[in-house]
Amino acid sequence: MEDHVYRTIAELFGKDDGYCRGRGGSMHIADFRIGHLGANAIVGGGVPIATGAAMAQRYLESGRVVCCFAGDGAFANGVVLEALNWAAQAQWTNHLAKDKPFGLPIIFAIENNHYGMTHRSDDEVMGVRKLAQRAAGFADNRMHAEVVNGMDVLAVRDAVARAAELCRQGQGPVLLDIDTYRYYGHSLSDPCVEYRTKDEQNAWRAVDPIASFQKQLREAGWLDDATAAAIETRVRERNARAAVRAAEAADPAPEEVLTFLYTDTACETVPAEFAKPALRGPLPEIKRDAEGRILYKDAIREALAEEMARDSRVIFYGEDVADYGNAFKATKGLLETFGRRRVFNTPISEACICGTAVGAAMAGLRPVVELMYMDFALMSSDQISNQAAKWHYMSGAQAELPLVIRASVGGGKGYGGQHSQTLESVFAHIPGLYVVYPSTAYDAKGLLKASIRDNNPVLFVESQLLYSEKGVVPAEDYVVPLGAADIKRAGGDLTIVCWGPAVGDALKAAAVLKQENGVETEVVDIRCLVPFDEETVLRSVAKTGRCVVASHAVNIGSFTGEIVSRIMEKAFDELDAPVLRVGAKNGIAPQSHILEAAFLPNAKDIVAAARRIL
Ligand SMILES: Cc1ncc(C[n+]2csc(CCOP(=O)(O)OP(=O)(O)O)c2C)c(N)n1
Repeated sequence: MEDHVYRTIAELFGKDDGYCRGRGGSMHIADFRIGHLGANAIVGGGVPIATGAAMAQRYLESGRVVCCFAGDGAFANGVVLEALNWAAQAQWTNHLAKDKPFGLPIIFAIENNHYGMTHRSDDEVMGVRKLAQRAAGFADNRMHAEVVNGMDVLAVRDAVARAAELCRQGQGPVLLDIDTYRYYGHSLSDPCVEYRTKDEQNAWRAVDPIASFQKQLREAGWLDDATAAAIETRVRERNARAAVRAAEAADPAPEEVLTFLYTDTACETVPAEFAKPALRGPLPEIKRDAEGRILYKDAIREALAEEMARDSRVIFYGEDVADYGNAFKATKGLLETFGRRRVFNTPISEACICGTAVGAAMAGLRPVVELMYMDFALMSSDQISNQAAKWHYMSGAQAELPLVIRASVGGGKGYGGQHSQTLESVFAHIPGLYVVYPSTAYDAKGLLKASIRDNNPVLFVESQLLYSEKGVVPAEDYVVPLGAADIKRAGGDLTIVCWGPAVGDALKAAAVLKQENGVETEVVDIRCLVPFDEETVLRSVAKTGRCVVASHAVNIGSFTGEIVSRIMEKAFDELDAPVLRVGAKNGIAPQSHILEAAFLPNAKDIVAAARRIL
């Protein structure tokens, strides 16, 4: 306790000895050593993470139970309602899971103090009288749910013990609506006089749990005045000692501000207990043509299958990915090989798809999840950007998050504004996340395998335009390292820096420039936006002195601008002309094929940009 109190206070003071090395503070304090997966400053944001941790306990058959704390206010948040539905899914217990029918071992413990920041939950922003009623909407058995007297220590202990037992029997999830109160304001600036009365506060203080518990102990003859006073003194002195020590402890070194942003570890060797798990059948057959070529989407499938066969901690889930094999048949056959424990469909809950992956990764799995279209990443952007990307850093490197979020870009297929966006630049702007976008079948397999083995969270972007492109892909195991650009064509007159489907455009443009202008173009496929291989780009620009940067994203705010800026900062003296960029028009993808062709960039646009600077 001495150590715990010290490290807690040190974290509150932002000290290097704090649990999170001063990177987390009170709002993100965590102690992963003991299974504490962190406080969350996004109200409700921790609930899908806890749900994912419960999935991991179920999968690993650990016998452990997750207790997920959140406030009454949080239980109005979309992602929390998604998580309740997720936790109560029939597939955990019905015939689909007949090999291991077992409900998620999770207790949703609502710390119901009846207020959000200042709003009243009960008779202002909620339509139910008791939050426990929420549970009834999510499961045929109405979910095990109780209202608990949170001012009575023994009542809470009793309820949680019963809930944990239910979870261990496979009867989870359980929801506990624990009635309690906070005496103070939400924050120091809140005197809490505007929104509640003195009478109300006094009524709750009259049933204060510490005083009531002492009374119970005294009545039972287990506590006398002298012992109570001694305990109080001991605790006060310990806390004071810890506070003084924390105040005097060292601050983190300013030059280490970026330490812990990423981990440099990867899963090189699979621990024996997870290596080469038993399979239900052979790996999905992927036919190669005479030249050894397969489709880009089959390269994805092959990478997934190989990595799942390598390591039982790799599980794969997303919308319609199991029986149907995803909307593009890119994952067909994985269910048959790996079974439903490792390959399963999810509800249409993008935030939970990503959030549960965070929790599962924290709890020891290596999940790969799929977002059917990249546009839907915006539905889960909190879980991707505030949770997956940040927990390694915020926890002071206590937790690694080996997870992959695959997302496909629908642009170029006439799907209109909400199914066509090239959004990798948005996520490249969020430090803590790797962002990978392969342009060929070979790279797709090697980069996906590297992403699955890496211990950083990876957003893995795929293009539906490329799904049916063929390339030579070795059937053997290989990885393409993350953060290494690839020169797809060598040349000395002009550099085109690009990624994703723009690489194909650049290669076409290079052929035209050679044929019509005698220009030798170097096409640099960055393959990863993060980590970004600046060195290869700068080396090429130093050689050619001219550069076009191209992608399918709209130009405004695109990562192309970041690349141009780095070239200007670091290779200005090497340039013989301004660096130009090619991207989609600053608009919204239209449905009409005529309009979309005008919207998206193509090889002609790259040729035109190149000619301007040649
Ligand atoms: C997503 C999100 N919205 C709003 C806030 C600002 N905020 C911080 S705490 C809080 C109230 C939370 O109420 P509740 O869930 O009941 O928890 P309590 O603080 O009462 O324990 C609000 C609105 C936030 N941190 N995150």
